[in-house]
Amino acid sequence: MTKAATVQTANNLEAFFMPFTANRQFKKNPRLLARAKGVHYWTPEGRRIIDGTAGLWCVNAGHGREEIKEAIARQLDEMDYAPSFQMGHPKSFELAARHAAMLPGDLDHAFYCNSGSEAVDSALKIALAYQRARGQGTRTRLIGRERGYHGVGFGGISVGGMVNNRKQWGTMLPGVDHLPHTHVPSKNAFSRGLPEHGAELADELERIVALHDASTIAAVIVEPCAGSTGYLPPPKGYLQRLRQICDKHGILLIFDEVITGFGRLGASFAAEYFGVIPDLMTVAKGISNATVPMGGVFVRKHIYDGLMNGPENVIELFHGYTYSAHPLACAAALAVLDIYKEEALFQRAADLSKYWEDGVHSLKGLPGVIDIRNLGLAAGIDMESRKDAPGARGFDAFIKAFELGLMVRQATDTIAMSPPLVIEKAQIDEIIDLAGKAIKASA
Ligand code: PXG
Ligand code: PLP
Repeated sequence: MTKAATVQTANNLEAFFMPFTANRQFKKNPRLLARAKGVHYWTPEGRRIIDGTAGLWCVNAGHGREEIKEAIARQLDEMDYAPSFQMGHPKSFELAARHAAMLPGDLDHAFYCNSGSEAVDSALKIALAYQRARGQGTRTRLIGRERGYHGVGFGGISVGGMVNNRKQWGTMLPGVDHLPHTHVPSKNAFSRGLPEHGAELADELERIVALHDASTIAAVIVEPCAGSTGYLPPPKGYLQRLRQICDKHGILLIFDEVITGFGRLGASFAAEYFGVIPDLMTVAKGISNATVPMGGVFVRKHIYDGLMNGPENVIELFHGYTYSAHPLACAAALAVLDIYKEEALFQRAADLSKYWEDGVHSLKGLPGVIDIRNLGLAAGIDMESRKDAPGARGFDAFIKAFELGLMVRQATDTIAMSPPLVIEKAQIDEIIDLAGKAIKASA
């Protein structure tokens, strides 16, 4: 057979090199999604799956929103693409102004890109550029946190703290250090909302400063509520303390709000929820309801102003993407903001969060469930690992849930759930029922 004939065979799954997937296992026994509407997916055979994860924590307003579809179609008719390097198009400015208006504090400026990973690398670069612009060019170190996920760029994996995302890639960025993670199950297991213990883990930043000196540290990046690693809400007072220590030492604080942004916690952003304003914030996912890829970095006034120096004809930040502020992404993001506002979806998430909390904590007592965490409309459920087989039980629970008609995320032996913010109480009941069955079946 010719190459074309082999590769193009109907139903040949070989060609697609799937991301973050056990390719060979998947291709032997594929799980396909063919259609989506509201809080449901359908498989090609027409089996209905309730979306317990808002896609990958991103379809906050639910699937198949007509308003977004129409906005994208209108934009496509009007203008498919325009560069944002030394040119501009109206919707990018409108979107930035609307984001600035909804952001807490003086997070007044928006840089756009196409994913959370790009947002993180952009934020790290802006932080370094800002330190240099204010005459602090020796501040080149970046501090992340164990168990953090900041996407897959070299910057993001360097400050990230999940070993499988790091170990294949050598030394990554030099000069990076990590805070300890905040998962303390011996004291905090089955916490409802914010755990009581662990604020003092923020003081580890003082140790890092004592080791390297503040004059070498540019920025600290953390997820206000760690997502990918199995959902770890911060201990009470932790983020406030981190903010204080950063201020004391002239270190920039970056909140990676790719998951927490746009309503997940029942507030616009975690910064608003916690009353802690970072110097820079990264977002993606819910920014466009995942219809057109988009990410962003929101920066405070002093960061933007600090970079607006030198001759006016010189580019201030030699950084950007061909698709920064892509017109289709901007059109989608504007339509999404209208939906969030008109349907008061952030408030809706806040109103539902107690019901959600009671639901997920009702799974306590199932075989091998060793911790349950929740905040806003998301939760993580830890199951005891099988002897010598970390992740095996989690994978079984994930498969079982899919067979039962529920989509969850698996991180080793943790099940994470984060439904669309349009979820109804009866649908939460269904998610909890199916998750419970999947956990039991995997025991
Ligand atoms: N930062 C954070 C905090 C994230 O959660 C990224 C950056 C990267 O975004 P992109 O758009 O480049 O993927 C993320 C992404 C999971 C899961 O199962 C989480 C993410 C992506 C895929 C799966 O928890 N988060
Ligand atoms: N590689 C090459 C050869 C390019 O010309 C460009 C952009 O012009 C890129 C990579 C970066 O692509 P993007 O701007 O879409 O990130």
